[in-house]
Amino acid sequence: MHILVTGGAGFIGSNFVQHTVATRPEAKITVLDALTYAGTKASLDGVLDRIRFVEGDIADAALVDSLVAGVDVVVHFAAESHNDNSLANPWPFVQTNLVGTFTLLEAVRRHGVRYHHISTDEVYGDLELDDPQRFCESTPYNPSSPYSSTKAGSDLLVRAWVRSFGVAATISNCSNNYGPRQHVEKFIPRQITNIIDGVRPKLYGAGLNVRDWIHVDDHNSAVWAIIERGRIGETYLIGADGEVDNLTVIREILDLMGQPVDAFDHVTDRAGHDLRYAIDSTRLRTELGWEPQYRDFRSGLAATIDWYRDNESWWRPMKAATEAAYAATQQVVAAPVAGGSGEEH
Ligand code: NAD
Ligand code: TDX
Repeated sequence: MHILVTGGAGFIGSNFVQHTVATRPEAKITVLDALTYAGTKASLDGVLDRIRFVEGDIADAALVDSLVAGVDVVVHFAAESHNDNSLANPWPFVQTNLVGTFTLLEAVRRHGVRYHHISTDEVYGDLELDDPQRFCESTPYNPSSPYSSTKAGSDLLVRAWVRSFGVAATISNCSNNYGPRQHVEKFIPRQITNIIDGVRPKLYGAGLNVRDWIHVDDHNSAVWAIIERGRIGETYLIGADGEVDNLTVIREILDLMGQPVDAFDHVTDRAGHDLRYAIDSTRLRTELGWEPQYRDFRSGLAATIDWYRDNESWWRPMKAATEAAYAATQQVVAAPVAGGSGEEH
């Protein structure tokens, strides 16, 4: 099987390539990645001689057509992926997440190639903290941010291309990933690398916001289950029952790194900050027999901390610019009053 992996130099895509080389040595892999600020070939260290790496844009129709023509499957990870960036400048999100996905869909349509679309639980909006329902495949779309709205739009393009043109596609919507090679702009690596640098971690609002954490390798094993056994035209939600609020995560990281658990700053909250995500992955588990392997968040977090300690040369080049951008928009604020909603408006 020859797979085209878009975004294969980013966090989840590079872990997918590493995982695939290790578990499916017979697979032929081409990576298409524009190497934006979020992508680095260093994430493919150890496998670059086993794959073909093409630097290019998923919205480059001629390049995409030529690559798609030669493969059996496209797995589409490439995206602008960070909510805070989408609030500062939405345009790259429209261009890559919508126009880029459109470009890929037209190419797989022309060449009759199987397509798997990587998406997010954020397309469903957010839940109240005490809502007993979790997101499932029939939850209505209700995205909040420029990021999540462009991901929602790209999912809808895929559904239309399946129905109107018979494209052989599947979609997966996954919850928050953690693990090695995640950009230091994201919550967990930002706090780990701040602590290594002697800087206090930064918590948005009161930190009551809940994310449903899944290890990146569990996400990618689910993606493989869907590629191999998923029903064409279906959507599968990927989650590992990992709901934790941000305050607890930050305290856990501080504790694991030998710091007092209150040694963090509250900073300006994110505009429109989603309160809670939670995934019901029953369909994936019952239909495809998938189960997560990483069930203990604390030990997954400890291993992730070790990875950042051991791989400073990977993250150091991106750290200063990331923190400078945050410093321009975020200020340290007083701790929000206990019992607050976690959102400041
Ligand atoms: P990332 O930002 O770490 O990586 C994105 C990669 O895409 C980078 O290598 C970048 O260079 C590349 N890229 C960006 N624009 C491109 C373009 N126009 N052409 C070609 N390449 C381009 O993102 P990630 O966290 O690895 O997310 C991967 C996918 O998974 C995204 O589609 C995201 O929406 C989805 N997702 C992420 C999470 C999460 O927790 N990170 C959860 C659910 C779904
Ligand atoms: O410094 C921080 N402090 C903080 O409290 C940062 C960077 C984040 N946060 C909060 C905001 C969120 O509630 O932590 C939570 C996680 O934030 P992010 O890492 O930015 O992730 P999130 O916005 O939840 O989106 C992530 O999961 C879904 C990915 O970035 C998306 O690509 C994916 O679709």
